[in-house]
Amino acid sequence: MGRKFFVGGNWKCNGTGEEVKKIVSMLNEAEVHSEDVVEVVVSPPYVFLPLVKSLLRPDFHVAAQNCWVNKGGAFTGEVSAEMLVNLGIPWVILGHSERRLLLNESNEFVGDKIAYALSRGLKVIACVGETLEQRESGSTMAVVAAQTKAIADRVSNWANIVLAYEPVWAIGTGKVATPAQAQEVHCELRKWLQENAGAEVAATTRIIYGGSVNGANCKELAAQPDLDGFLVGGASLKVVIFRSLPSYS
Ligand code: G2H
Repeated sequence: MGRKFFVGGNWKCNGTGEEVKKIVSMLNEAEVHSEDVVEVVVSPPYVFLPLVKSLLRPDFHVAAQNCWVNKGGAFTGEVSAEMLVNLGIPWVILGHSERRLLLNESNEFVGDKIAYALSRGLKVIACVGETLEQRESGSTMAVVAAQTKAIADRVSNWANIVLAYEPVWAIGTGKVATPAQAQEVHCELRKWLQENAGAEVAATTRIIYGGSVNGANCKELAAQPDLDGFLVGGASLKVVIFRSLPSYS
């Protein structure tokens, strides 16, 4: 069976209650040809998760943008995987570069978080990606392989993981990776999975791209053979992306 195209909207730390309701109502009106063809998941800030979940159409799903590495307790400001499960939130984004870089989340810490979230029954959008400096020094594949290895070392079942390749230099910069650049890394990541997690994992794991995706560039990116969807930031706040995707036309 083919890999179902996946579109995630990462709203990051944006929005008021009113703005969030507006985006949800646009999403609810968007014409989707078939739930069998594309899976849509939106990720509002924690505080809006119950609101978005209650208003969002049933064929679209909700993700948190992070969760704690273990069971909850005396961890001020954190939200546990158990709490997300309790709220009926099926997905969580982990390892986003904004957290890796700004909050110093290491590969190992992200791997631990992913393993724990999966063990609680959450599905995970696991992000990897290199900085501009790493790309320019020729270490892109070594960086994303090390980030992916930290997941593979802790997880044997990849069924509930979507791997998001997000080059840091393309995030929120308007400087999107070319389709060839994205395809090259996605193809290498699939090879890495094949060699280190097995043929079945490589064939079935969705590898999505994130970094300045918008309505104008998504069609060409989506046509790449190893690109199975998107994690969209800025443009997901405008919803135009959903109207431009091949699966919707
Ligand atoms: C990458 C992406 C969403 P943007 O962070 O995860 O954001 O599309 O704004 O670059």
